Amino acid sequence: KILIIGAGGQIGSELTTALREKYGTDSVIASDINDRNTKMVNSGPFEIINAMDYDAIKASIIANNIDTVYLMAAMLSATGEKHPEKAWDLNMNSLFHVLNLAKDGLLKKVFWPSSIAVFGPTTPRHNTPQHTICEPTTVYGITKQVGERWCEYYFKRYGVDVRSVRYPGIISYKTLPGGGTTDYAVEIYHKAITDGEYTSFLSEDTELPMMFMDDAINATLKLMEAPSNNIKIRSSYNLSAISFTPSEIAASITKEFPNFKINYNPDFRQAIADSWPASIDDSAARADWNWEHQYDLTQMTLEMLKNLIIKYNSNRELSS
Ligand code: VAH
Repeated sequence: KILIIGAGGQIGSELTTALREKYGTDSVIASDINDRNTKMVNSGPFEIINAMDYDAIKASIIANNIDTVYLMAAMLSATGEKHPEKAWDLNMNSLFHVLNLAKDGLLKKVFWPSSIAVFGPTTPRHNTPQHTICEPTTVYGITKQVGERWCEYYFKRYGVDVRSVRYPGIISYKTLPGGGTTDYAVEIYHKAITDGEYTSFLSEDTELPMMFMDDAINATLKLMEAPSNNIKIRSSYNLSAISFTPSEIAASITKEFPNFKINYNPDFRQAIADSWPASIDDSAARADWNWEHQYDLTQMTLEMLKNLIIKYNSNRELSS
């Protein structure tokens, strides 16, 4: 059985749905620090678990006969800069708890997300290689860089089957992201529906690696189902789909809503975005476990706007 820690979050909530579709609702226990995400809470077995509470995680694994954990709880880049110590405690202690439970034989497999945030200003910015300089400037990025080192260590020394991908910015319409620097690319779609206008907190030419949620979920499931000896990278795989700037995503929305208006007012998150790559080389993932993305910017914009029109019961219409 599977336990998802942080199931209430942007990726966790959609992983919960996808894993339940694949393995059956009762095979997937969702958990989070609170029950605020009522849609996820009411969709199947749910428990309140604090990701920093070793005893609570262990008790749930034993009580529910769990053999696989997806650890999706973390404090993201923007919030992490406001609460550095808390970001370190949450992101690192939760990982150690799950890795140690796997080392002690209570788990067969672990998924832990890393991020393009492991890269920094000294990393080659275009087509960033799988193996390269990583000098992250955010606490979140530091936790992801160090977490990758520990995952590789626990695999090599204790044989823990922990797998990871470096997610780019993830775009979805079902659950809002929390505290990320790439969140502008989610907010812009909501505002296009509700206000017809959006003020981006990143400058118009800030190119970042991004991915539609369905691609991110498919990549995660593909990685976790691959035979263990196909997984050559035990730190974390580069993962990539599309790269775009705020002006490019705005243009893709204007194609559907000709009157959409975009403004730019960069804030503290601009410095974080400037420290990250513009595009990523994910050839290792494509070679080792047949990863390939499906959604380009146009297709993602159509999916986002189509579903948000329904969500907001809006009378806006798509041009295409
Ligand atoms: C963030 N959405 O902005 C996350 C992600 C690559 C970005 O790590 O912090």
